[in-house]
Amino acid sequence: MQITGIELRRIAMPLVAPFRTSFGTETTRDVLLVRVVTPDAEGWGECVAMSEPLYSSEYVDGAADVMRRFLIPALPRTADPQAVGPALAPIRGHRMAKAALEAAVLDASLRITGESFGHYLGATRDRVPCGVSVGITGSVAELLDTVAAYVEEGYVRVKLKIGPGWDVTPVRAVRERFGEDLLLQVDANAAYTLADARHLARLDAFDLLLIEQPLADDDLVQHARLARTLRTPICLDESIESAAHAAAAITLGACSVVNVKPGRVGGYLEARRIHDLCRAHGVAVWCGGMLETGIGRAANVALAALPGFTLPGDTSASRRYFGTDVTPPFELSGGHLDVPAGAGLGVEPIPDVLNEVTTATEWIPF
Ligand code: NPQ
Ligand code: MG
Repeated sequence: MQITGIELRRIAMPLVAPFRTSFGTETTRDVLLVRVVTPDAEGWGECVAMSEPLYSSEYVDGAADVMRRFLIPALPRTADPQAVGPALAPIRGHRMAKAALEAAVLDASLRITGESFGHYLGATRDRVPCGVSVGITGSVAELLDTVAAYVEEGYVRVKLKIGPGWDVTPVRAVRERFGEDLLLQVDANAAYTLADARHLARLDAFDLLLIEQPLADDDLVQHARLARTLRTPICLDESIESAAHAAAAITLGACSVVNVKPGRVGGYLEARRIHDLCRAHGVAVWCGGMLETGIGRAANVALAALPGFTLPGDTSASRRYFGTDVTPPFELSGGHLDVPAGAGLGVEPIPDVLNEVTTATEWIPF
């Protein structure tokens, strides 16, 4: 199936509350959507880069630039999802931009064949348990209220964002208030160094499922050293940009859990390869989140339904982040989200809502 052209659409999605991490605070999600058009179907992809290069080196303007100047001209002429990765491989990096293009091509091709994302990827469940990521708050009291509301909504696992000055005290408070049965984990977004090892070992007292990305993204060896001094399992996020990185981290003993984010690793096909690799090594994986709209969320929920995703993901409901989603909202039911069963992503943007939040569109003919 020939590709007619590609639309790049920039949208601005106000967040229901500011989201603070160790690297900054976001109040609006600035998203680049990709629409691949063929004579028989359209496909959507969501680029998870942030406005600024704070989580990783990618950022939205950079992603749009590399797409229009280098990636889109290099795409195969036909909507063949398996051919996208190899065609884009000569261009270094820019995995979030590549992932969005591959996802849009995959969605278009699946809508033609009628197969769902979940079925194509190898999902073995029709619903997935959901966790929630809780930002840094102004006080412990505010954190406890925030966590209480999420637990009340049914989230089966809570992840607290931590950083120097916001770690042992809030974690202890949440553990004491909600008890030992709450599935609890933390995410440092690379805010510590190996010199903090003794301090981080204080978190061992709180029976955390894992500590996510305590050290810098390129500190694989230091993570391996830290792993030998902590009882809390180490999970890597920012460090793992490919299946090769995952293999290296496992071999080094740098982590015993992997957060899989399709954008960070260059697409859903590479994400599946990481799932397969980790599963073969007995390393648990879970699906991360990048404050996706319903487009990216639909694909993540499908991925999270693969058998190796044995821990609840950051696959929260739409309302965790947005008052109005661009698709019909993903809603929690008994702490789970349903995996869309329709062709492709199984969801589409609602035209009026999409137009309301659109700040720019660009049509790139093929
Ligand atoms: C993480 N996400 O696991 C990321 C990081 C993150 C759900 O904790 C705007 C856009 C703000 C993307 C903040 C979660 C963000 C963002 C944090 C991603 O590390
Ligand atoms: Mg993380």
